[in-house]
Amino acid sequence: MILPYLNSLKGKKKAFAWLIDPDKSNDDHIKSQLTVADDNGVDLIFVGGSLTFKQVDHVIMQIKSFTKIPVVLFPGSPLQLSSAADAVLLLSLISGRNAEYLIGNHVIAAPFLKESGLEIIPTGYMLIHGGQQTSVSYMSNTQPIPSDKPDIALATAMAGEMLGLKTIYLDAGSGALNPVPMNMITPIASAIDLPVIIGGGIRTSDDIRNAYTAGADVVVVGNAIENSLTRLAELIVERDRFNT
Ligand code: 1GP
Repeated sequence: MILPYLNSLKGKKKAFAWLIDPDKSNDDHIKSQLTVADDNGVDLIFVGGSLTFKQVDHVIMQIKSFTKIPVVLFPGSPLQLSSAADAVLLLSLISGRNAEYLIGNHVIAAPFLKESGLEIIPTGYMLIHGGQQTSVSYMSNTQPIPSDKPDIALATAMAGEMLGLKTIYLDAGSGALNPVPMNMITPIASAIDLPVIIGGGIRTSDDIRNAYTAGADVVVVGNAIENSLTRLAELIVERDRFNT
């Protein structure tokens, strides 16, 4: 079960999640990529993206055939659900005010999810401005929280916890110019009892160390590894420093 694992991390251990965008995954490379993930001890594989050109089922079954790393859906839409995964982040876009992303898509997905056997992880998903407009912001028709407004982010995360969500994901968006700032992560990580996931624009050792130091329990990296697989080892070593 993934949620008990996430809860066990809170404030004690750090985890590293590799985000695979199904549309960018390449059938010829996925096996060797996953060998690298296994060798480096990637904790979780997130699968999701903004669009859906490829069958998510196919990508997940492929991943599952090459590795035992748990696969967690991070769906951009109800078209990205698959019972072949282990769990799904049921994202409520609490930084936005678009009803479709707060409850509408959940209603569409609920009967499928009930049947799927997937572990459901209710997640307060918060977009933080990362220096440019991102696909999520455009596709969801919502505005991110300004990066210099940590108080708004904190109150949003607190409301998410009070509403019964089980984890908070702060995302600067895929390929963000600037990751979520430390002075936004720290107050949230200390004020709420939920595991905190941080992603978007994490490229360097400094970026990932900053996120963990500020209180991230899980850091998600997508683009940086997509662009250069060798970056994985450089980044994940920062997790190991915290965990020893
Ligand atoms: C985006 O948090 C993820 O939703 C990861 O972002 O691709 O920039 O690492 P990157």
